[in-house]
Amino acid sequence: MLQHSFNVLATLIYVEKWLTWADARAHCQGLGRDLVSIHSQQDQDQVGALIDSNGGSDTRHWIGLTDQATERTFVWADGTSGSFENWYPGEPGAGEARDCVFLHKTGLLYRWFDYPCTYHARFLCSV
Ligand SMILES: [Ca+2]
Repeated sequence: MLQHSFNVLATLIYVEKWLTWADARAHCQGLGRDLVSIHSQQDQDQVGALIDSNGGSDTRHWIGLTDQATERTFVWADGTSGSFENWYPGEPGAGEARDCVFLHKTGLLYRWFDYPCTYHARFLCSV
């Protein structure tokens, strides 16, 4: 497993494009990065702050979490792992049709939702 950087903000790139999860990941990889992983509330707060500062708080943003390989087993695309979870109550929801995870702000909080990978969303890349 890769070592997770706790200074996620220093490595984050906000991408103002609307792509599928796979295309978003490919875009990050083209920058030598991957879709962002979130392993703590601090990570989550920093990612949320970056979205807010880019005026994206009303939209959805892919993160690197997916259960495409094994249904109900969510893994981070960059190979990092951790126990932190930030699902919206009732998520993850709808099985094999929903294999990729985006952030969406509900009230003041960014939470995780699984959704079809073919949806087009903005996204964040990180090391
Ligand atoms: Ca799924």
